[in-house]
Amino acid sequence: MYDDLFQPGDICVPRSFTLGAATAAYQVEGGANSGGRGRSIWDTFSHTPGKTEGGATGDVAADHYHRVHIDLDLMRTLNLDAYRFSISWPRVMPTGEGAVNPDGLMFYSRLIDDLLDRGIQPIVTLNHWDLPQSLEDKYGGWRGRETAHAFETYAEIVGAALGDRVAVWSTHNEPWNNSFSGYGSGAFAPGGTSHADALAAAHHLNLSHGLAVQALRSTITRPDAQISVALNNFRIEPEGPDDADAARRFDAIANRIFTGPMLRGEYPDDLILDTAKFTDWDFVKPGDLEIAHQPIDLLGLNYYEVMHVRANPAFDPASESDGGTDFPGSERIEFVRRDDLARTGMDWGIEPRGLEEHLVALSEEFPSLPIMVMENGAAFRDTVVDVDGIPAVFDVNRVNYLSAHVAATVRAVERGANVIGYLVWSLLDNFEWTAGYGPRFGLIHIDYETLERTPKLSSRWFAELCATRALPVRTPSSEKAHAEREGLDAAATL
Ligand code: GCO
Repeated sequence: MYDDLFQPGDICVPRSFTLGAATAAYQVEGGANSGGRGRSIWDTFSHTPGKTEGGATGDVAADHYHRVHIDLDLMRTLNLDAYRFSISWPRVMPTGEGAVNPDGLMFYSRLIDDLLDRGIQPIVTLNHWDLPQSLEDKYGGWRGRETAHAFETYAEIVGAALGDRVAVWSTHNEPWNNSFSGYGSGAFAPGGTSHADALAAAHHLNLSHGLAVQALRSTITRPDAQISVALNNFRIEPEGPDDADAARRFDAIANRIFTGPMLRGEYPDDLILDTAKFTDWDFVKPGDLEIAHQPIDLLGLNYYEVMHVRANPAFDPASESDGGTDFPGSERIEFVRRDDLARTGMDWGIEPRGLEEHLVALSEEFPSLPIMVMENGAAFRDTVVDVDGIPAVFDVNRVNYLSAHVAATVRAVERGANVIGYLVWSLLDNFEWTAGYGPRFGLIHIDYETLERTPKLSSRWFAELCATRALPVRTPSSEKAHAEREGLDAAATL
């Protein structure tokens, strides 16, 4: 379908670089009531009227659970080095603790074997937000310290079962969203609106990260396995010299609240001061920070855009709420929408420079820690066209986005950043949380009516990158075809 449209360009990634694609269980699996799976907080939340666009749920999603062999063969055509996926905790342990569901564990064990049979390395996330509902009911979810210990046991069980084959483990995906969007703003499951609860949840995620690292270290046997955490560590840029404190404040509450405990064994002093009105941090117990600060082998970075911040000129201290806003102290900060930037279908600014700068900065901040870009990608409204009876998606805008961000990653490496991989978000179009199924991030298009898969132009672009390790560029003959298609895609926004 997409033959002769690309040829290897001049920008190359090292042969040792890991190139792959990523998904998450609740966003792609479906099979919500199949194979002994228990309920998660996202099942509850998405089935609550008004919480997601159009009442969308992950009941079916892309039906990856039942169509995984189709997707595995598609991954092989993409020449992927690795596939990042998450394990649904309630699929493996329906109540989050106690009994293990053998069918759930077997699903992931077979997936890992099938990936390895295709020469694709498994990168496994233990927690991509779909906490077992039972733990929310019993302990208050991540607000409760007990959940951190339940997570440790879950990690032990999964590490023992799959740890002979998994190449890279991530304990958590974006603890920022898990805590602040989940327990503080009300935006994500379970829909909590207390900043004090969100701060406690953030701490228990830090604690559980350390407990899970220890559990994995004691159970995994693959000698070259690496343990990581995937953080949406934000690239933050103040608008002007008077906005430096706004940038500092956001960096403390969004970035250093996790890198501090996990990578330094401490909470930053400014964070404690900034949040004094919300909590006295009494949920931090002696020894917690030593546990959280376990050595890890790799830092996962999820990058989408630069956060341009400025101080809110109209901030009124009396207006500072205890919850229901994006994060504690969010009223003090404004995020600036840069009109000079091209934007994705979700109106996110397209700024590959930010990825380059952030990788260089993170590598300088943590020089002994290799970094893997574990998520980068863009949502666009993708149009399926019929080409001589064959469906196709000419997502030229996604090709341009991915090409620019892989090039930015290569530039960061050339500047000395210790970056060892880049994973596209996402392999498949999927459930974009509260936004439902409108935003499409996949290299592969999903028809949600028929569940038919259609590889997009970007999947061919990425397949050629993985095969040649050189960024593909358009062949001269394809310029006209692209121009025609680009006009089509450029007009389509979400
Ligand atoms: C996140 C999650 C993914 C999202 C992706 C696009 O970063 O929010 O890891 O689940 O779908 O980032 O928003």
